[in-house]
Amino acid sequence: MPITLTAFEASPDRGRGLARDMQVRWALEELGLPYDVRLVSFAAMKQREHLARQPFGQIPTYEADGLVLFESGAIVLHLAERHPGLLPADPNARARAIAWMFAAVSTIEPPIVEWAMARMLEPDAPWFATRQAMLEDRVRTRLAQLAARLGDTEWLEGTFSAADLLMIGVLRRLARSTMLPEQPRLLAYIARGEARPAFQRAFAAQRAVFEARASGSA
Ligand code: GTB
Repeated sequence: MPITLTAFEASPDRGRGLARDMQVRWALEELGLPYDVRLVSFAAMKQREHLARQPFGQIPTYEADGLVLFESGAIVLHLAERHPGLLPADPNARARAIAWMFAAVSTIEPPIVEWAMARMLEPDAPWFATRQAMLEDRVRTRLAQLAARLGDTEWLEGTFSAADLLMIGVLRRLARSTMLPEQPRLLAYIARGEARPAFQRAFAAQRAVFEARASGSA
């Protein structure tokens, strides 16, 4: 059975590859695994059929060989554990890479998402400026810590791994913020990830969904 993902039928990011199906697409491209995509509308995501795959009514989901998974980090970990190429072979290095995968989604991502959501949902609130400054402070702290740890190394754990894939996916949410340029090491790190042919194939595939819609052919 071919691998099937779900992704937004109409992504609010307008083809910028910021929705989390991008991380799963990127992992599949790195591993050379073919996949199909089922596009879902916001309404369909809240229907029983999709809720059976994703209890929170979100994308992405993954289906293959009788296994249905949700949570982009868990999907990437599943793929990386079953196919060589996205996790180091040495057990200790592998454990460290997995720790970085968790760091991406549970330490770095939450303040970034909170910052992004506040910008989207609360720009007219009387507390917006004060709260935004506080949220930016939190993001800046994490970015500085991450940049310090990355130092002059290319990737988080030896060669490119699922840890970098998730971390870069998270950092890309800040692409239009002024916070990333304050950390040139992180800018260069993201650029290294985005230069990978697998990233570019994944990006083009999700972009094609937006373009087909924009041109009225989907
Ligand atoms: N922890 C889950 C995972 O990693 O899989 C989170 C999944 C999630 O947040 N999915 C979002 C979703 O389905 C899409 S990726 N939202 C619809 C809903 O909740 O009703 C998050 C996202 C959305 C939009 C942008 N954007 O426009 O830039 C970026 C990221």
